[in-house]
Amino acid sequence: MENVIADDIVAAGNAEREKALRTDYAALGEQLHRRAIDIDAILKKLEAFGVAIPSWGVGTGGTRFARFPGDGEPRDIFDKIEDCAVIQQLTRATPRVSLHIPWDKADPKRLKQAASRHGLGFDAMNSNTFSDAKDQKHSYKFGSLSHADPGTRRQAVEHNLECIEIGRTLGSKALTIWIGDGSNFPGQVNFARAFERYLDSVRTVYAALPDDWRLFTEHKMYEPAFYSTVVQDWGTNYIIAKELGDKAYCLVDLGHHAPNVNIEMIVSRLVQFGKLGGFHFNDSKYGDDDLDAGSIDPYRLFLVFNELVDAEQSKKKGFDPAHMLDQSHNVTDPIESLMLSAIEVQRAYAQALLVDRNALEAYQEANDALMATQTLKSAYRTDVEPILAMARLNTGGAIDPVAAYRASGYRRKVASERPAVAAGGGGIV
Ligand code: PSV
Ligand code: MN
Repeated sequence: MENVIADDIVAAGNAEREKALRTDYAALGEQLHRRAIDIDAILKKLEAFGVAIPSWGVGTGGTRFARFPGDGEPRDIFDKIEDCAVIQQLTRATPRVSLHIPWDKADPKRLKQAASRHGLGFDAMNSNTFSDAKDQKHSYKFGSLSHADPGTRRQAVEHNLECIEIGRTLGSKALTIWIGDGSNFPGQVNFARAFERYLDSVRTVYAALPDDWRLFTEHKMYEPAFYSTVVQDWGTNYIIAKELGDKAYCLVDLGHHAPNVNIEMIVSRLVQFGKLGGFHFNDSKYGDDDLDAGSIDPYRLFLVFNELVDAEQSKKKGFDPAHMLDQSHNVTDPIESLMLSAIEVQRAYAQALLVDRNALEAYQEANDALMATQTLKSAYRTDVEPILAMARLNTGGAIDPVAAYRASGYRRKVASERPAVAAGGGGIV
């Protein structure tokens, strides 16, 4: 396996920090021991935990107003894979990349080679029928899988089938479908007919799914359609997964709900009925802001993981959610944002593992609201950083990934190798 960042840079940073880390880890270990928690057992779980990087996340994002490109932006999927390799090398928390087709279309053999050279695998494939690809016959201006015209629907179905084929050669095991279909005006579409057409199309995609694959459908309340959206919420998404069959699951993108919606409760419902497929982690203040995971409301991220750990520990049948990031970085270096976001997701998982579930259940059964919520808070308040840093050290990563990244001068180096990518127009993800 080829490391992108020189080993001696990572080693030098770790040598500087290792002694303090071991002291902090021992102190936290003692503290957790008093709470009857074995720190090494938590560490093992963290070492095995991964969250996928979205290929589209390593380029600088934009808004509908402008995009301000950063230096050394990836020019193609091979540069993106190299950037993803940096994130994985330093955090050891992001072993797979999630591709978006046609953005990342390339010779699958070369893609596989590039990824395995850096020890990376491929997570869910993402289809794109929310924008028009160059030279495509039918436009998606008025929808794709739910379009009124059968030819346009057929084209969208075929694109999804192609994504499965590409994913098959890469070793991916899932397809994620998100569509922008909907309407901007009351009366523009017939809700029932549009949904029926969508179901019809997606049934054909589902039928082509290999036996060991899963289909994730992703709901989103609005945008790009602003009046109605065909797959707008988890209820509709659940219906889709139920209609399709056992290999169909719902994907929850944390930014795809109305403000203040209780997302952790949606997670619980989907878990309870065996239809939680996975996540696109990010954070938001107002809408689908695609900000860094845990940057706005880390407590909510913890509460989501509280539900996931609850399901994991009660050994819910078929429970195996895919963890992926889906973010857009407008003012930070995407590599730094993605490293810290992966760590925030890990942090929420580690904190949720600390919840005293027996105590919580007893307080819930006794209607002791105050102590129940304190039980969650006491896990959330625990500074688990030494566990996360130790997990990185043990698996060959950097104790402080951002410091190692900055010391390596990677961005400066690629800026001289990769000609600037054009600035200009927006592009909302
Ligand atoms: C849509 O907003 C979304 O969350 C879907 O996951 C897309 O695939 C992704 O963003 C990129 O546009
Ligand atoms: Mn998403």
